[in-house]
Amino acid sequence: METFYVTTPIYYVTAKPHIGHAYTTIIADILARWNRLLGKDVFFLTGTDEHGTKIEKAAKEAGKTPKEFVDEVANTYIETWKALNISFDKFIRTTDKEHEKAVSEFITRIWDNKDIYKGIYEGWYCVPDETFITEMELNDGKCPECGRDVQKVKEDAYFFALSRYKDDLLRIFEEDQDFIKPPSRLKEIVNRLKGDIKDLDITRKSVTWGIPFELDKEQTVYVWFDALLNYISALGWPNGGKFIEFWPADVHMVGKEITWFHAVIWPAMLLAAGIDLPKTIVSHGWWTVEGKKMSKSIGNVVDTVELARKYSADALRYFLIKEKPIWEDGDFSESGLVSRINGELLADLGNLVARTLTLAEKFKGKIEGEEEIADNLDMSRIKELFEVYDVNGALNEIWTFVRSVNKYINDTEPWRLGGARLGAVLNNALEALRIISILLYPFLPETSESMQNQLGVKLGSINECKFVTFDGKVKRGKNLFEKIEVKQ
Ligand code: ME8
Repeated sequence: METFYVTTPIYYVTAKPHIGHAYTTIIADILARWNRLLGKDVFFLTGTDEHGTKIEKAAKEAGKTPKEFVDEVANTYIETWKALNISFDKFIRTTDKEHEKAVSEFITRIWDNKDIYKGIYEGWYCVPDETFITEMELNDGKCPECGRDVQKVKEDAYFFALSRYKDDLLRIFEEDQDFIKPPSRLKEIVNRLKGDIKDLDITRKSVTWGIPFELDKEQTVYVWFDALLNYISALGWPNGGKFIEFWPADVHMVGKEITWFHAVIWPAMLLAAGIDLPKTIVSHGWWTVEGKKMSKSIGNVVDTVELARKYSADALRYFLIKEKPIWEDGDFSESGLVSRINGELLADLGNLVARTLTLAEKFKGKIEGEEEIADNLDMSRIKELFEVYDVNGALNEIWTFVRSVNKYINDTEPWRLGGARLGAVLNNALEALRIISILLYPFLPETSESMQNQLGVKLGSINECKFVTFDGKVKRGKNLFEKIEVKQ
């Protein structure tokens, strides 16, 4: 059986999940569900990144031990993903014993290959934030978190010989132009890689909340080095059956700010250990909220669970995917969400289902006849868009079909028809709805299920997205969406 392995970043447990985290996770969920509909054996991984000084500090501020703190926030992530109907197969935590074991095993291997050496770490430290900051993370020479001055620090550390893999990586990027998507991000990475590449310090002496470094127990493993390994430790690397079955990953879905870690550092680590590289790194754009970067101090961090409760998980999923091209940045506003619910989910889809099913329930004749609108559906285009991970493009294409079915109903005016002609129009409309319910399953799982219940059909596979004679038992149920009243 063909397999499909998709991952999200593992999120820092410094704070609760917001719509940025939800966005990446929803895209991964859509890909997982789509590939299940294609009949593939899917493994969908998400989880939490739980080590490092930032987390130790957040725990202290909350008056908890690091362990108590990470357990609590990891649970919030799990609860949020449940509320958004995220169909992950595994939730990994970097404090899992199996993960910690795999990290130590990996380090021993690349040490044996002489890709780790001892040296002196010279970097930056933000005293009020109590965090180490690499040269790369500095923002105009200041702390990227709080914008304050940083201090230079010097201590013994171990290094990973990243620079050794520069030429290999450049060759790989040259040969496989699809390794990083979109192409503009590939270009940025290649340009940066052509510059001066330093080896990576992968341990810290003064950080205690981390995985002990196997070769020198006075040190702990740098949080990024630990975190990236989740993608294989989750499969039971080195010997786990799932590793053999699912690795290499088909896609690591990430936000654009961590592309370098996934497209350069991670592949270099894998090359050092002689492990195959993932097939694609997909790097999406960023969300702002009402024009601003989300931050606790501005107080504009949008709580996803609250939104999902207020409007439904499907409405939020729809908005986030429909609102902006996946590669670009976009802006979130609650009024934008409401206008897509009223103007699209309700006006295009909800009403279409309601009026078609009302007519079909009353009709006593035979539902059958020529397939007049089959050509409105461009399945090969939808498949192509999924192949390049363009979930926004795919949803737009599906929505064009939804609108074309509405137009068909408006043009044919079935409420004025009867007999065989009405039977034929209903067959077109009901078949269209059945197909739409399959196509929307990855995006709007609850809506899809409700459509199938009302149509009296089962969720089919992608192969069943073609017009035949409708074979369901129609029973109109609850409206798919209700109008949201907008206060002036
Ligand atoms: O970087 N818009 O974790 P993190 C869109 N632990 N996506 C956003 C976003 C926004 N405003 N904010 C966050 C880490 N994201 C590491 C990852 S992986 C081995 C280790 C999403 O909690 C996006 O996917 O800071 C981004 O890359 C990720 O959350 C960062 O999550």
